[in-house]
Amino acid sequence: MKKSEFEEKLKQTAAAVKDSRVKDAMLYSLMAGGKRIRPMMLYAVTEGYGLPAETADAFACALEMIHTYSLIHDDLPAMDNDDLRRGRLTCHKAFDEATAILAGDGLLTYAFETAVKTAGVSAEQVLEGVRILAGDAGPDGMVLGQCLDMQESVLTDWEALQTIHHHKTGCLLSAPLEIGAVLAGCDAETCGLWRQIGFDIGLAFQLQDDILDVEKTAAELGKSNSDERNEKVTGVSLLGIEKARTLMNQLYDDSFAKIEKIKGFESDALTGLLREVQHRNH
Ligand code: GRG
Repeated sequence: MKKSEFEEKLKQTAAAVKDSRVKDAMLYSLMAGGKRIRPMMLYAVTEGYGLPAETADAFACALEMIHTYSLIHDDLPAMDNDDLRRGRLTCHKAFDEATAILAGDGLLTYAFETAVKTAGVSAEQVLEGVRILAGDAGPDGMVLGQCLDMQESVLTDWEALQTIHHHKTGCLLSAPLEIGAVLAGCDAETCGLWRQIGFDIGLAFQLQDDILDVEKTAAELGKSNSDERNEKVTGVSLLGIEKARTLMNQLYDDSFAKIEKIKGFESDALTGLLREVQHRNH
């Protein structure tokens, strides 16, 4: 699946919503050109198991909608208070706070309305995919991670920071791998293995984000590098940049080795995608 093809599907899916100011805000943030890593990971898993791309379309759109909702809400004044995201004004700056809150709500709920339209697999598989997505996005997943991240007293050491990353970043990077395995009909053990690989990639991805935050300018990142401004404790501030980089590369490389060993899975598309992610510069 090419990123541009996916973006066309995403646009068409969101275009079906009734015209309104909230729809404009949803589309503004959704079509602002993120890396689309989560949907691309899902397509790479289903492709590696030989499924047609259409099987993954609905969950791919749903993942990107939930991710975009989280960014819109994270940028609000009550949370990170950022002005710049994906190279343009954040949703509440381009519209207003109330509309940005609604755009996030709209994307979160429309994601599930979209996901249940998955065709080509059993209803049980779709239901299991929805369960995973809701669990990873919700109060035991990303929402918990965001909540912990906002309570500074929680962050005592590297262990505590890993717990935050696991939920805030890891859950939504694990979901595409596990959902892909579910759509492909994998057994519970294999689905669990994919889930664990997703968490390792999530930690690597977050360490990389922290490294880029100190090494790149806001213009290069297309978003505010707010960690330093907000005096945030990060993997880089706790481990030092070289240790953080070594751990990040080790997590990626160990994940590639695990992926290549999974039976019945053609790994090239996924490892190729993840190697690009590993060497990204924004
Ligand atoms: C508001 C419930 C709620 C959660 C917010 C996503 C998030 C949780 C906060 C954003 C800040 C942050 C650093 C989160 C960690 C995950 C992460 C690195 C998100 C950025 O994802 P990318 O790099 O973004 O895939 P693009 O713009 O490329 O899609």
